[in-house]
Amino acid sequence: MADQRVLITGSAGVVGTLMRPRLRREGRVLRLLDLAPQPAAEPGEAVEVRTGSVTDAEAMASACEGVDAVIHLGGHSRENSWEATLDVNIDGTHTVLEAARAAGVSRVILASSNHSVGFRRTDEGGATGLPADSPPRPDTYYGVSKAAIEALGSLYHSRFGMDVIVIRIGSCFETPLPLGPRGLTTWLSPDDGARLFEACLAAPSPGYRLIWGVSDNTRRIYSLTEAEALGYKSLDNAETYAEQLADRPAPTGIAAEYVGGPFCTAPLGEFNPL
Ligand code: 15L
Repeated sequence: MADQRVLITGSAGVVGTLMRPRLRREGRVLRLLDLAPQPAAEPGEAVEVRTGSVTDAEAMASACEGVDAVIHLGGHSRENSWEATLDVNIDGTHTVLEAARAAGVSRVILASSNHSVGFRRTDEGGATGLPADSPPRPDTYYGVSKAAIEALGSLYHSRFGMDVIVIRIGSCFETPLPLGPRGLTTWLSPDDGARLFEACLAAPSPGYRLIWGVSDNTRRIYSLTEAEALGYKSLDNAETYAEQLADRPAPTGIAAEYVGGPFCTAPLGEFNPL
């Protein structure tokens, strides 16, 4: 049987770098596309390293050739100017979906964010957490771009029958520590992230799905029901880091009241290192 070939866009970014070693599998080739430099393949590592932008239709057409699934992580991962957000996140995702469609790729996994619903209240979901298909309430231009790609994914499923799974990622870092106490709520551990992508790659005929990307954190405010229906099982919990964060100030005011935390009050359209 031919190897499964999975294209990862934005593979040199934070999430892409964490996923590269974790999504290696016997019988799978990872095609890694990014504008930024990436380490070459290690001996025996089944990866194809490509340099290119998600906004470049030709590069995307070539990157999608012979691919079984796309994990689209590429784009700005923070607030930025409207022009840059529109170009890279929205137009870029359209370019990725269009290239995937033209190449006959049947499954695309899109990285959305909690910021597409950043202005939903943190207590809105009650005990089970905010449903994964809650309508958008973006907190930034960045959040608007994520709401737009959720809609683009829905369109490409409805028009072309592609399986499109959109993950509203909380915060995926090695540990929740850099995020402070909010990370105890939003953290998606890298290992859980890999488990989630594996579930998205393996689920039989998922159609269009919107799911949360989060670990089963004690302080979780997002629902896991929808991701679990796809076969995801979280094995991590940010609470194991709680003691290390005990002396860091907890969010207050708007940052505590809304899902997007500090993004809700950061200046619109300005690069934001949060
Ligand atoms: C995001 O969408 C960002 O990509 C990530 O860098 C984190 O800042 C995360 O949101 C968050 O909400 O913490």
